[in-house]
Amino acid sequence: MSTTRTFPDGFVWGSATASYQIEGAATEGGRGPSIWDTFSHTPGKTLNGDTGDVADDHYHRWQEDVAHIKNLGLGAYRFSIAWPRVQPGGSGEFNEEGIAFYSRLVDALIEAGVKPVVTLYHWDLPQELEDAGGWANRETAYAFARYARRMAQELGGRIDTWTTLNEPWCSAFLGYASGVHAPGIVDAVAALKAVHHLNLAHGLAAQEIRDVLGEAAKVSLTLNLHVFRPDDPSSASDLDAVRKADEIANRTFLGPVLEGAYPADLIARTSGLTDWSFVQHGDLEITNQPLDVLGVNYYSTARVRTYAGAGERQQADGHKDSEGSPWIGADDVEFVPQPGPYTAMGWNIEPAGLTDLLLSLHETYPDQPLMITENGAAFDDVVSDDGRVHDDRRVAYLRDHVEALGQARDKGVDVRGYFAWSLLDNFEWAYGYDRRFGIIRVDYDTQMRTWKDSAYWYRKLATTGTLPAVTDVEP
Ligand code: PNW
Repeated sequence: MSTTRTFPDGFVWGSATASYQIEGAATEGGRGPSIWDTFSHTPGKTLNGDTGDVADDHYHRWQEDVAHIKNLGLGAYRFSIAWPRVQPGGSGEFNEEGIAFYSRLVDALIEAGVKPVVTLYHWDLPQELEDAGGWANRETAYAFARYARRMAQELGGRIDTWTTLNEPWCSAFLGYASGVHAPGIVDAVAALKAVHHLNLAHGLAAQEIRDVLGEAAKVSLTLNLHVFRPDDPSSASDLDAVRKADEIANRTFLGPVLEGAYPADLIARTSGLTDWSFVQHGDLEITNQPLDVLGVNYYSTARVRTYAGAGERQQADGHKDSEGSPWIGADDVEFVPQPGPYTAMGWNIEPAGLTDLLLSLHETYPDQPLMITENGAAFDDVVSDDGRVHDDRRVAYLRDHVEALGQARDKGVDVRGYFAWSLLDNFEWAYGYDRRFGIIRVDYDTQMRTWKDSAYWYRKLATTGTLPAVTDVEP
């Protein structure tokens, strides 16, 4: 029996990118340096020493890219503003040329019938702010609020949704605890401070945006929520590992933002490191602003158990105990290899994890509207003799995850849209240009854009609202 999966008219189909991953033009138009310029130019930090200096050259090719977005039939485009492009030092002077770039982009999207969904911070912190302590410094949160206010004034009512931060988990824990992302610091206390200052930055920015634009402004936050599975579902200690991992990865953001509190157990487990005095009186009212929509980025699941004690503990991404761990206060949580299949990132493919995540969010926060702000997969794409990219595994990945989202909607979860990551192959952070997530291929020698089969398939979905067959990839 085959059923047809359809979505309502108002459901948003979009695709997403981020400034440092696509723009290039790192020293043009008055842009200041960001922590990712510094990090990617530090030997050994990215695969093959790749940097975002040129990336997809989107800064010069944005009109062509808007045309692709339009031709794909997308209702919305999620992109980020490079803070150092509009305010080179992160505080003080703004750069009119940088603001004008985003203003033109927004106008072109609206002209093309595409809703602009803006992210104010997708990891490219102005280097000057990092030099003053970065996210471990409370002042960065106030600087972010001033930057957010200015963007609200400049772009105002033209923006459909204002997303303050993308994946603060990555900013705090990959940036300051494991150090695999910029600024590359390995310091657990700095990471916990960063968590709080990011939450504070979100709340302050939400207040500023609403102060400028009124309650009509749609404000959101995008989190990469982790789905943890117990290695043995009948083991109390494995379930305890799930709880600890969930607290450090998810509740650290969901708690202060949606409930106005950090998990008490996490505070207790990290008391040997810090007394959390960086959380000041009144902060948790600021972090706890209503969210018009919660953005969820979903890629994979993780399986955990409580470490039994012998030998070196297995960690996510294969990193060793001796290196900085992002799982602060969860030292006895061990990551168990997954059954696969895997993407080129080594991430386990498990669409049911998306359904489960959405159901559990709905159970905890029944009135909170949700949006999938990223979902997608890296695969080793091949250009065929016919010039096409038959990325059938990506098509299957997208199809299965959209279906998983549909199943959550069937059970009453209020998911309002879906954004495929990514519109274009791009600078995949520590993995440089080696890992391709785009539904559109980018040839890094010529900057030529080529629609992969997944782009044709996604156009069909976006223009019909009905889930196409995986074979439905005709131009
Ligand atoms: C997200 N992890 O990054 C980002 O929002 C995108 O910029 C990125 O390109 C995309 O997902 C694919 O990686 C993540 O290690 C990076 O768990 C790392 C992790 C999660 C998300």
